Amino acid sequence: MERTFLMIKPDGVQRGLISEIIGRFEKKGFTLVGMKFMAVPRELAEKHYGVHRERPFFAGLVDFITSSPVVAMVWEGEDVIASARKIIGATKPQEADPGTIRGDLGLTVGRNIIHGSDAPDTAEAEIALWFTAAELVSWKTSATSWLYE
Ligand code: IDP
Ligand code: MG
Repeated sequence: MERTFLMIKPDGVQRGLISEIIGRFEKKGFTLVGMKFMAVPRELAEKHYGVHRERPFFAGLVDFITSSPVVAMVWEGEDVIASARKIIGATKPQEADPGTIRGDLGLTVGRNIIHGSDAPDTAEAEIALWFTAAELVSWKTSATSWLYE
């Protein structure tokens, strides 16, 4: 079973989209194993987006992520990393397919609602950056045999 890190960004929270977004992953069949509603310290935002440090949008991105609370989550399931990226849609909402979170709910790249880890190594690093082991709950949904062969 894979785990991935997802974060509803400040725009998703401010626009009242928390339940809409969580519902999509819940209905798909993925399992929530960690969640916290939090203000993001600047240092954490800078580390999380460290790969983009040299990009022109970096400062604005860190300002945005620290401007208002987020919902940080860890979700579990088969192929959840790639599958969640598909559910989220392309980085630019203008290019995201209808049916995806960004395609249905967003307009611009600077306000694209949600973050999702893009590969197994980044998922592992981001989960460790945002959560302690004690904040993650290993459990099995009773629907398991109705979700997996
Ligand atoms: P991703 O979130 O789909 O993985 P990345 O290319 O990793 O996209 O970029 C990380 C985040 O940086 C994006 O989700 C978006 O919030 C922000 N970002 C990326 N490109 C731009 C841009 O050109 N202008 C403003 N913000 C951007
Ligand atoms: Mg990315």
